[in-house]
Amino acid sequence: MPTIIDLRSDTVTLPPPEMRRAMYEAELGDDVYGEDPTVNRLQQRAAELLGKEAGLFVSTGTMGNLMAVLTHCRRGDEVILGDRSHIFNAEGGGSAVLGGVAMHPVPTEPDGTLSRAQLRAAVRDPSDAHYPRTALICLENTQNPCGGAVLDLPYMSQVRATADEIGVPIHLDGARLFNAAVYLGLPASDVVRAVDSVSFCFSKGLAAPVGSMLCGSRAFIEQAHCWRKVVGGGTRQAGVLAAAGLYALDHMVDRLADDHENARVLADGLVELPGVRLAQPRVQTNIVIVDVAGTGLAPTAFVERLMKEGVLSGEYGDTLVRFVTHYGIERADIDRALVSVRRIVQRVPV
Ligand code: TLP
Repeated sequence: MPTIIDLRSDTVTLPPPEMRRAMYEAELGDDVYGEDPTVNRLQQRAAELLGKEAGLFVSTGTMGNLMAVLTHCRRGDEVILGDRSHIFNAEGGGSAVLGGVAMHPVPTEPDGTLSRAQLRAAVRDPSDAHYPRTALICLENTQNPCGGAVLDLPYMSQVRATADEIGVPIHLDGARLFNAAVYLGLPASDVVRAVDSVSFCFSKGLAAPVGSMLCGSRAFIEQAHCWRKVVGGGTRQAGVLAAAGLYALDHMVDRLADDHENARVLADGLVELPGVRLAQPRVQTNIVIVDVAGTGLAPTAFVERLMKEGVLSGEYGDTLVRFVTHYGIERADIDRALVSVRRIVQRVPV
């Protein structure tokens, strides 16, 4: 049986041996006392890298986004965000559960942006007592359901200008921030210059087993730190995980370009197959979403048949299937995956 090619998500990455060694050897302390030197180093390093005053190590991207919304907003406030954003769709409504914060979704454009007109139209009139207070704009870069779409700097500056007109801060869900930075060929600090706070994940393309980072002003991070305690996220010798994050920042960022190249090769091969259509404007980073309606296979059947061929993909809505490239997936795996997809769309019995 050949090895499984797992293209369900970049969350399935396993830590490289050197990363595991760094974790094993990490210098540790109790982070609730602020005494874990490795966590402290990672928080400082991440803040410097992103050009923000401070950082807070959190368990997951979901936790980072939740801490951000709770810190920026009070009960009854409203957040403007994309209707296809992870915060709106896939984080269990945590901001409402814990903070009494409402979400005001606006259409996410196919390129991952939220239009200026839609943002402005979503703003509540503060003089009318009927309305919640508009308190925050959230963006997502790269935008996952738009196929890892990258928000560029001119767009980010434009949203900054809109946010300033409205008088609200911006939080960026940068779960795959470094994919965006590598695509744009820019330091991550440039990509996040226009936003007030940003969270990014170590446990996706950067291949760490656990961990995300929230960055922002010192006052913002102090308050987020209190919220982290509320959700039980004050961990002790967390340096064992932070060491993986430090390794990731040093060694795993530049190689994201390989994932992007593999995604392009995969997409080029997929769209040549009968009945398969790209469901995103272009492939910029490591996510490829295809519409398989033309193959006559429902996504469930498509994914199941492909699984029997040893290739894992993800069902992604009515007619869509998602493939994500990542550390551990080589060009030869992409070639093999394409052979398998060809077999299933041509109904070769498995
Ligand atoms: N994304 C996962 C799934 O939850 C869909 C994936 O496989 O893509 N923001 C964005 C943009 C994300 O894509 C994700 C996870 C998160 C936040 C949450 O990160 P975690 O899983 O660490 O809570």
